[in-house]
Amino acid sequence: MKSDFLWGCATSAHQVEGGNYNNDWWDFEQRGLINDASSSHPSCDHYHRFTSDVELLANLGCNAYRFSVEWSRVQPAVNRFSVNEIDHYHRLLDALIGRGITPVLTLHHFTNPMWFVEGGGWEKPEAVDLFGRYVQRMVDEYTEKVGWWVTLNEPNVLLLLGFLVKYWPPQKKSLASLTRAFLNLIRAHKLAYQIIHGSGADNMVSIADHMSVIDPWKNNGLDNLAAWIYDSFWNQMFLKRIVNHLDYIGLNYYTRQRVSFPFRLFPTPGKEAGFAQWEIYPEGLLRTLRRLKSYKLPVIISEYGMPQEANIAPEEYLKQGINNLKLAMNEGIDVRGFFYWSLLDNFEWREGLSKRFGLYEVDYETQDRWLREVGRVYQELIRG
Ligand code: IFM
Repeated sequence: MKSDFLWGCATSAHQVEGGNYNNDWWDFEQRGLINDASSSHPSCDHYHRFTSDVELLANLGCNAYRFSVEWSRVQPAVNRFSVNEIDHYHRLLDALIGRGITPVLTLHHFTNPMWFVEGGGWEKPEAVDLFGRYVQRMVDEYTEKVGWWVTLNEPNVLLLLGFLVKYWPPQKKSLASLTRAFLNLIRAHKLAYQIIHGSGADNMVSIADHMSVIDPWKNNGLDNLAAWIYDSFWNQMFLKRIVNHLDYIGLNYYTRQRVSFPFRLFPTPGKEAGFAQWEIYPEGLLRTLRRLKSYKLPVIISEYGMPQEANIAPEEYLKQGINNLKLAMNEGIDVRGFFYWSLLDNFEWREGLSKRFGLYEVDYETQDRWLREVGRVYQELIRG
């Protein structure tokens, strides 16, 4: 690995900070919709403990950290930015930079301010300009400290779960809504890309794209067709439309999905299924990286990880992932960084606190953090 390879961990504001009372996920939680009835407050209280959490990153040997700004904190009302909250992220950035840790800043990681949602959310044409105003302010504030930007985290996941299957806010099941949100998210990314580049030439901008390997369930014509259609939607629809507005590709890789006609998804028999029926398929990382080669852009693996209760030890999944990453780099694929999901156990959206993805275990009562075996293994892998 080159010495400037980014070895990092990823988190997102709502999942780790606690106290985000002004967004659509808090609203969703208040309506009793979290499967295990747990709360995103205080989660791991990263908002107050970021200084010691930066030490945890340093202890792992990480030289990078991917985190998100909580839009509803820094812009609590449509016409108001909060200087205090903006300063909070300045302090986080200063702590990282002071420890030699490169920040990767995500602007949108699933949550939306309530004022944005009440105005119609991602379906409204105004959404793009509203997002642009937020992005402009973030760029004005943080551009001196941040060189790596992620505009949107996993727009395909947001679209599928939020607009097609009613599992996440805004709980829509409508192709018309999905299409409107999709087109606006594309425009929002492109606008954010232009704004960030307006502030300096050296910025690296992407989305964090959730990609899976999609294979047919059986090798017959109909399953192949279903897999092809699903792959076009899941892996390609967004990326292909923004390819001229990317400086790198942020890849969130977790699993393979096998598809049978008409659109049923399965894990592979004989392979242990992990979290939420995720197949344990670390070799899919290599397959996905090979696919990305045609884009001729550098890649950052912006997320990779497994929760504790999956049918594979996360440390094993991590080792196999890094092997596949090395194979890809030996083939000449330009990967510039790897971010483990996640630094700490945190609030796993609708699954709540009971899904634990952390390199550090969090005791939510005492807020103690304990390095897990997977954290120790990551430390060793980073040391090389
Ligand atoms: O926790 C999520 C994260 O917010 C986005 N990518 C997948 C992770 C694990 O499900």
